[in-house]
This record gives sequence, C-alpha cells and structure tokens, in this order.
Amino acid sequence: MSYQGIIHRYHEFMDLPPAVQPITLYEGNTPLIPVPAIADNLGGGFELYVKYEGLNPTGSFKDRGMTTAMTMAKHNGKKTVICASTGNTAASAAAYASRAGLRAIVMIPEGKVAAGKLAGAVAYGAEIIQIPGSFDDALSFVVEISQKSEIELVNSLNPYRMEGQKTASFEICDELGSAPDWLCLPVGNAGNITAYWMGFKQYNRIKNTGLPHILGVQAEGAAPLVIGHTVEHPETVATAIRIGNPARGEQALMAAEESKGRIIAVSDEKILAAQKLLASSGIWVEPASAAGLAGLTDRIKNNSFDPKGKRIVLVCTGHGMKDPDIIISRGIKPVRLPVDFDKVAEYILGGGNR
Ligand code: AN7
Repeated sequence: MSYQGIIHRYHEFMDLPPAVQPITLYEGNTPLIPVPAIADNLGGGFELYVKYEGLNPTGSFKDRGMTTAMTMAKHNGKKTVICASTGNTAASAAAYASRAGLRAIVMIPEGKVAAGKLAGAVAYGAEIIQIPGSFDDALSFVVEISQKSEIELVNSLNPYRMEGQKTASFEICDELGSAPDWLCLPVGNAGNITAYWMGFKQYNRIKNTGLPHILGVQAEGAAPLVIGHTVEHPETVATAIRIGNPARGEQALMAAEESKGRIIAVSDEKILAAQKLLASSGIWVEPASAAGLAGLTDRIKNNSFDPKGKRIVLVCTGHGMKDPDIIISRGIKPVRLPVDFDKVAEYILGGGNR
C-alpha cells in the first residue's frame, strides 16, 4: 500500500493504542540526501547526509510529533489544543488541529516569529496570541492553562509528541541499514534530541542497528545547556531556537552523555555561513536548521573532531522558506534591465554580475 504517514508505517514501535484513527497529513518519509560537496569542503574522506525534515507537510519536523499528539487528543475526546511556539510548532499544531476538527490556540513571542511560520498558523486557522515576552514565558502560561483545564498541551512535553518524533531515527536506520556514527542537530526546547535518542535506543534494542554519537548545537546567545543555567533574555538570528529554559534540557544532556556525544554552542555568524553552505548544495533551510552543520564545521576546523571514515547525518529541521526575511535582508536584489532584448543580451553574454 502507498505511504500513509508515520503512524501507519511505525505504529508497532509506538506507545499508542492499537485502534487509534490517525490524524495525518502523510508526514515523514523525508529524504536522506548525500551532500558530498559539503563533505569535501570540510576536508573530505567521510560520508555526509542531510535528513531534510523541511520537506514535511508544514515545512518542519514538528509534523512527526503533531500527528501523534493530535491523534491522541482526538482519541481522548479533547476539543481544544494549545502550544507555545517560536513558530514551527504553531504552524504544525494549527494544521493538524484543523485536520482533526479541533480548536487550536498558539502563543508566540511578539516580533520574533519568522514570516512563513506566522503565515502558516494564520492560514491553517489557529487563534494566535502574542506576548511581549519570550518563548519560555509563553510555555509557562500554556503549561499552567493545560493543567487547570481540559485543554490539551501539544508542546513536546506531551509524551505523544516524542512517540512521533522518534520515527526520524527509524527512517535513518532503515535507509542506512544501521545508525550513523554521528547525528548533528539543533537544540532549542530539546524535544527533538530527546526523541532521536529514544528512537535510536529503541531500534537498537529491537533491530541491533547500533547507536550514534549525538552532537546537539545551540546558538551562542541561547545556550543554557552549554553554560549550565537558564538564559533570561535569549537572542539569536535562529529564532526557532531562541529558547532560554529548555523543557527537556535534562534529557538532552543525558542524550549527549549516554551517546558519548556533546552539546556545543556556535555563533550566529557561523549558523548563517552553514546556511549558505547547505544552499550551495541546493538545500535551503531556515537558520536554526543549519546549526548542526555549523557545529560540525566548528569541531572539524578546531581539530577537536576527525570525521575521516565516518558516516554523519545532519538533521535539517525546517525549510528555508519559513524565514525569507533573513535572506532578503542581505540586500541582494535582482538586476533591473529595460524591456530591450539587446540590453538583456549584452548583460547576459557579457557575463552578468559574476
Ligand atoms: C527549525 O516551534 O520550539 O530542541 O516552538 O523550529 O525540539 O525544540 C521549534 C524548535 C530546531 C529545536 N529547528 O527543536 C517551536 C520550537 C527548528 C525548530 C528546533 C526548532 P527542539
């Protein structure tokens, strides 16, 4: 039968009731794309892949956890779901709630959500509340509301989110035949790193696929897991991971430790350079999604890691179209020519602006 989403494909490995009716947009099954030119750029001699999660239905990895969370909200007779979000969770919750026929309320930090994410939440019909505070403020409010009411929390504190998100690790193992040596990914609220580690451990128990080392990467201005305490006013160009008090921080640190990996921080400048490098291989991701590559690059360049002979997977969590402003703000504009063939030909055949 044709592909019908992650619950249909991986139900046997999920802690979900057997008879649930999936709320799905046929998420998952994202490509694992080799990027040899980027490996060469970093010195070569190893295999490098991008797990392109931006190709999920709403443009980010959040759809994997949202199909399971929304399926269970519906299953349990909930009428309303709520989340705090830096943007992608909001768009995903909005889409899956409308699919399920549920009311969705999303709370976001004012002025800090990328245009494509906010537009998504609007398009899918969520009720959007913005506060002049941080993601962390918003999360504390929605957690409290969900504890005091029948409203279902669909942030990654919801255990069903993990059941869905862990399937990305299954797909990687199914594709490669075993776990990679290293998995590099951005860390914000720390749900994804937690879910990957859960998934790799589960698959290894059942299928002997081995375990990767995990490299979690935060932005320097929002790196509570690296500096060891909450960040009151997180700041980074990678607004998706502009988070100062990650809900699953302890589990993220555990994943790094147990996997003999690590969590590091990189500058915004390096994140944007990694975004450019990915685009040079045809893969446009939002800034946060380039953090994994920025971290790997850093480790290789300062000689703290030798990639030779290794198989490495970069998790690119969200599509570049989520955040057009960061590209437009570079100020590069199309060349303007008159409606005149000779002028156009002169420009093009003269070598353009190269
Ligand atoms: C593109 O949408 O937290 O460490 O509210 O959008 O599991 O939080 C987004 C997080 C990485 C970090 N990449 O994942 C939200 C939100 C992208 C993201 C992360 C996010 P977690």
